[in-house]
Amino acid sequence: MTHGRVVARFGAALIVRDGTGELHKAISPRNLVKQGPEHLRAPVCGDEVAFEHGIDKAVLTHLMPRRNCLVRPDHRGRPRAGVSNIDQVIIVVSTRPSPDWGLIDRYLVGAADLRAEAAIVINKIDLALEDTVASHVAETQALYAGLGYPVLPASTLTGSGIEAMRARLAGRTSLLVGQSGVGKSSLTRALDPSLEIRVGVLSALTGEGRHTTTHAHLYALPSGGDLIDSPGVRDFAPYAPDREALLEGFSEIAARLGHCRFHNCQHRAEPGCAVKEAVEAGEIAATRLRNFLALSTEMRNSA
Ligand SMILES: Nc1nc2c(ncn2[C@@H]2O[C@H](COP(=O)(O)OP(=O)(O)OP(=O)(O)O)[C@@H](O)[C@H]2O)c(=O)[nH]1
Ligand SMILES: [Mg+2]
Ligand SMILES: [Zn+2]
Repeated sequence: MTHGRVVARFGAALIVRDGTGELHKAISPRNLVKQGPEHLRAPVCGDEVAFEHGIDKAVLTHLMPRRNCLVRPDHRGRPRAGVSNIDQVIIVVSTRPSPDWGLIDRYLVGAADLRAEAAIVINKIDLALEDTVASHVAETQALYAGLGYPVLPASTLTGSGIEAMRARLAGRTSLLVGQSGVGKSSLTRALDPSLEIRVGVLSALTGEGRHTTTHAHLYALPSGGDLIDSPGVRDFAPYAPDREALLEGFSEIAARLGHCRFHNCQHRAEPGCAVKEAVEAGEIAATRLRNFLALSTEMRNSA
C-alpha cells in the first residue's frame, strides 16, 4: 500500500502523487467511503489517500480523514465537494478587471468557514498605470491590509511580488481562487518555471487544454508547499457557512454588533445603529457592510 495525495480528478479518473513525487493514474472504487454525506464520499483534489498498484492504473484503498473540504452548491443548489486539506486561501484579484470587493468578502467568509488563513494577491500591477486603476489598487490594499489580511501586489510579467508569494506558500497547502482571467494559472507558472513541462505531461495524461482552467489541480512547488490552481468563478458562495465564519470574515463589523440601540438591530435603517455610525465615521467601509448584509440575508434564506 502506498500513501499519496490526489492531484486532480476528471470524472472518475484521478491523478495521485506518491511520496517520491511520481504521478499515477488512479481510479477509486465506488464504495471507497461507505458512510457520511453522499457529496463527501468521493476523493477530491487535495485528499490524502492510500492506493495499491493495479495492472494499468492505481486503485485507491483508503481516503484519510480531511482537515477541511471546500463545498459549493452546484447549478442545482446541491452541495458539491471541490478541494480539501487547505491551510490557506489565496484570493487573486487583478488590476483589470478591477478588484471585485464583493468576491473578496465572500471568499474571506469561505476561508474562515474552512478554518484556513486568507491572503489577497493583486495581480497585473504592471497594468496599474492609469490613475483610476492605481487608486483602486491602493484602496483595495489599504482596506484589506487594514483588516489584518496580508495583501501582496504581483505581476507575472515583471516578476514583482513572486518571491513574497513563494515565502507565503512554503510548507503548507494553499488554494488559488478568484475570477476567470485574473492570472491564477499564470501565477502558478511564475512560481514554478518548470511547470510548463509538467503541464505538458499532464495534458498527455488527461487530454486537458492549457488555457482556461477547468479542474482544480495541485502542484508541488520546488520552493516548498503545495499549491492548488482552481477554475475561475463568476461568483462564490460558501455552502451553508456557519455564523461564526461570517463574523470572522467581517471582524470589524462583528466588533460593533452588541452596541446598537436595539438588540435585534438589522443595521439597515434603525436609529442608534453602531454599525451604521461606524460607516458614517469612515471606520467601516460601506462596501463591507453591504456585503455583510447580503451574505447574512442569503444565509438566513438558505437556513
Ligand atoms: N499584464 C499582465 N497580464 C497577465 C498577468 N498575469 C496573467 N496575465 C494574463 O491574464 C490572462 C489570464 O491569465 P490566466 O493565468 O489564464 O488566468 P486564470 O485566473 O488562471 O483564469 P481561469 O483559469 O479562467 O480561472 C492571460 O492572458 C495572461 O497572460 C500579469 O501579471 N500582467
Ligand atoms: Mg487558470
Ligand atoms: Zn445596528
